[in-house]
Amino acid sequence: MNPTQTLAPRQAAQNAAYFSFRDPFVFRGEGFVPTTAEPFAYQYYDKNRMVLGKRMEDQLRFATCYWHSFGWGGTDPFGEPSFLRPWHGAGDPMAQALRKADVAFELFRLIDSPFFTFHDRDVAPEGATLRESNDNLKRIEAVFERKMDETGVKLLWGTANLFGNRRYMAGAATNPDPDVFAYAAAQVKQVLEMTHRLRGANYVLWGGREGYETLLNTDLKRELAQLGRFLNLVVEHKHKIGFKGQILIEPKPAEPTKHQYDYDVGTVYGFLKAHGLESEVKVNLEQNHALLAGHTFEHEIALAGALGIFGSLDMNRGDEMLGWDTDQFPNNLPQVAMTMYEVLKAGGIGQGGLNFDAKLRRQSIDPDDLVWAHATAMDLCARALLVAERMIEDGALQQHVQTRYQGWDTPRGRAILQGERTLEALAREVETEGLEPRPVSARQERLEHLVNGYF
Ligand code: XUL
Ligand code: CO
Repeated sequence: MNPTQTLAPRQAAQNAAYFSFRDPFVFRGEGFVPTTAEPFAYQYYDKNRMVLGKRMEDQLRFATCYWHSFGWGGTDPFGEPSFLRPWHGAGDPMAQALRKADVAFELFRLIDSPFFTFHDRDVAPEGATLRESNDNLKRIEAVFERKMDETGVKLLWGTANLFGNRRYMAGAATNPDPDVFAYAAAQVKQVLEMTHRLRGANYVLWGGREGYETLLNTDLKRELAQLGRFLNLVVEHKHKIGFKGQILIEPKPAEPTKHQYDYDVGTVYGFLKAHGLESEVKVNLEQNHALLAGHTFEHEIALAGALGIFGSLDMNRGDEMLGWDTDQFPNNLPQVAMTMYEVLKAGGIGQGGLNFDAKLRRQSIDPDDLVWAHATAMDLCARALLVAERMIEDGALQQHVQTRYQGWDTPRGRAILQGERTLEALAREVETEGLEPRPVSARQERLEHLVNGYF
């Protein structure tokens, strides 16, 4: 048999569409009735609809994540891969990476995802040396460039995987060995430059292994100093190459390590302050990470907004019953609506976006499950945005908050905040005026009733 004959059927299978859907999903509105020919249409995601002065697409900036959607095989701590994607089997890893890229862009087209996100090792195989890994990455970069041009899909962020390979088991920047620090720096340089060339809007650093298991073998003070140095190097290089995107840290309190340094927004802000980076670096917040830190997602967004470091969102949720990072697609309207309300209050999504750093459940093994998961989540977020828009436009909640704090607009309130009252002066005022504060209701239940009315 001649070699082209053996190759031909394989090539055909390689080029076949991965999903059963052919046409990209469109917006059909709330009354949409699914048919066999058109099982799905957006009922809320009307990308050109104006929401608070911006196109809906620009308020949301949805992104599909490469890692969990195409890299992850459906493993769990007890089970082997369940998805059996064609590019996960045996074969030439570079050919598999190319097939994966085809399927990824097929999904972006079907769901009309304006952005995507990736780790270096999600998109191209790791080689025997860093140079080999970088060469693989460059080949995929050229493919991305072409596909991005053809489809108009943009890059929300790139990031380097500094946690998967065993060289990083004791940390990347926080490793006791400076050689590992150097290797991580080289890897970040490559991906930051690639992100820049692909006109990425952000660069993310999630400190997957930047933490510790036990203080018995850990010099915490040194490790924090190393992490500060590393982040400064990244920021320096960003300016050197003229990258205009945001540098984002993604807080997470634990998992994979027992204690991670980027615990939550408050911790990250303190760290940035300590290293003079609070105006250089922002945060990428993930719902499940917030929960693991004992916060709501809304709390983390509101705090980041208040501190001026709100950057972007990973929309995957956790499960109230489980204390680990389940990375599920969002599906709870009130929860996501409150999230979107906090995003709008924090000034909007800006250069960030709503990334689905989410995993299918392990039993969702049909290729089309990927399509359903993303499209359903996008429609839910769009619906949540419309609820949040009503909340903002109605203004009743904001009005309540304003009224609650109006005492601070009186001469005494202003004088205190402007530093014009000492403890002694305040004590004198209370005594001479016979001041006795008048408790008022915070009206929580009434406000909850009000919020229910927006859904
Ligand atoms: C891990 C996580 C990562 C980051 C990027 O929990 O969320 O996917 O988003 O490294
Ligand atoms: Co994430």
